[in-house]
Amino acid sequence: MDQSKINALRAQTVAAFDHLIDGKHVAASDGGRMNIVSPIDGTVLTTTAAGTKADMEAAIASARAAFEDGRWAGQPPAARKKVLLKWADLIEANALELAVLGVRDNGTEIGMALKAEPGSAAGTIRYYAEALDKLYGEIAATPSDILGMIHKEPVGVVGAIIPWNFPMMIGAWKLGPALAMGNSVVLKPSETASLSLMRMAELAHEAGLPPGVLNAVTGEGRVVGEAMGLSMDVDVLAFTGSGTTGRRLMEYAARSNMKRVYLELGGKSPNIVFADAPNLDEAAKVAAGGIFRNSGQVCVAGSRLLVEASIHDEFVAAVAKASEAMRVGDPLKVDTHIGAVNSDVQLRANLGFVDTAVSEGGQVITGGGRILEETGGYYMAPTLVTGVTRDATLSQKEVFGPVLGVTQFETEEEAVSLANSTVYGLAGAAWTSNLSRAHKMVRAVRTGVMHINTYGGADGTVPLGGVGQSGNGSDKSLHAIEKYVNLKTVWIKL
Ligand code: TXE
Repeated sequence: MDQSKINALRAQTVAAFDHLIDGKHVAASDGGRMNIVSPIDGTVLTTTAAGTKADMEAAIASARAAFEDGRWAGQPPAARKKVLLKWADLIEANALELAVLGVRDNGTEIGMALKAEPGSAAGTIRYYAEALDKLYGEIAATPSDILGMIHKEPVGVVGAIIPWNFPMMIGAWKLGPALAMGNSVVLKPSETASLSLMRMAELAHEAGLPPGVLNAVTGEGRVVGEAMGLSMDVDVLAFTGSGTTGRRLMEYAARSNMKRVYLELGGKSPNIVFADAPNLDEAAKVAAGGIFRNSGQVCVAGSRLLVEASIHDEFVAAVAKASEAMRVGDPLKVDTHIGAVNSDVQLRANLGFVDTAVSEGGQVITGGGRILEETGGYYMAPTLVTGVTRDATLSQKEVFGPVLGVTQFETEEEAVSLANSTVYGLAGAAWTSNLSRAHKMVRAVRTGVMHINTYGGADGTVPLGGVGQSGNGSDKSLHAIEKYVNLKTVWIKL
């Protein structure tokens, strides 16, 4: 990473963004604008259109028209593939510009942003582009006088509602498979991290995506997101965000056209460290990284550290040391390990969780407060809290900030019972040298992703999806395609 190039990009003023509908930039129907505040210093960076219900309806109508006339779905797979590959190339060619824009908007440290945002988004789009002409229908095992076939058809219009922690990466997880299969998509970025995703949508048009196939509408979730959820013309909702909004989307679907709703809702993922872990120093460093990167704003963050009692004190000291070695600060400096918390609201919520943890008997070992307040930005020290009980708020509620709660256990059974004691089930890890214990943990811990002797970093070849109240349906891998197709049975009498 070249600091001088980053500095030059951050010195540029950011132009105002409008919606992208039918391949054109469109202002809000009532002229409304939203201020975009940079978490780096709390200043207004630019504005976006504050979308209205009418704006969302126009975007959906355009996407529907594009789907019905076959301008994308009707193209040969090789033609769709070419456009998507070009889009991936453009994302890569503009990676630094996109990453810096995104960091100014959401505060993620640039090292991670560059890799996880344009880097991962381009990889995801390319993965599905390459897959789309290698997928086949099926012929069923029917009696000899029947030909039973199964076609995979695009569902129509997909509504993608995206959060603020990794807008491009998570956006691509929905856009890649949905567009590859011939659907039209209406994108609704988060209020507090829309800019890089809007720019990425513009690049899709530069790559040759026909107008109307990908529309993007900015604005408040309760306004434009609700209009999307209640639409009779959206066939699938693909969402990453909070459980509260996830519930609303299911209600909207029930109140409208019973559209399919896929939810990725975060978690309270257990990172379980046994005394026989192969390398406790390494485990401590990875545990700290597994919660504190991107200020803990990671859906799979290992936010509950479950430690075998015999190594508790030693291990907590090692995690504290690793946490204190992580430099928090300006996310656009290449040597920063942890950038800014996404918003003032989120920072205050994080601090509230620490207060609650202390009032419930937890001890703050390191961190615990806001730092660098003089910058005007939203920064929080990596925070380690011990003595967190099974039912404590810090064990049960997702913070989505740099706060790690530690709980001790005595036996493997107790570790499993603690691991499974929340409503969530997104990710988890176990650290052990014992092969059969490792496999037992994989089977016993109820999650969508289980790590052994590592944490995080799973790439696009494997699915990411939760169980329980962490959601349903998977992003990533070929399995994600299932969300964006309908199966059609053909039954032919020969
Ligand atoms: O999420 P919201 P917020 C969790 C995390 C965090 C909490 C709150 O615990 O602290 O959620 O974050 C759109 N109809 N995660 O408030 O509101 C909204 O505009 C339709 C976990 O930002 O769920 C945005 O685009 N859409 C997580 C998106 O939903 C609506 C990532 C997510 O915002 C809407 C983010 C409505 N009524 C937060 N209301 C993860 N799983 O990784 C809001 N939205």
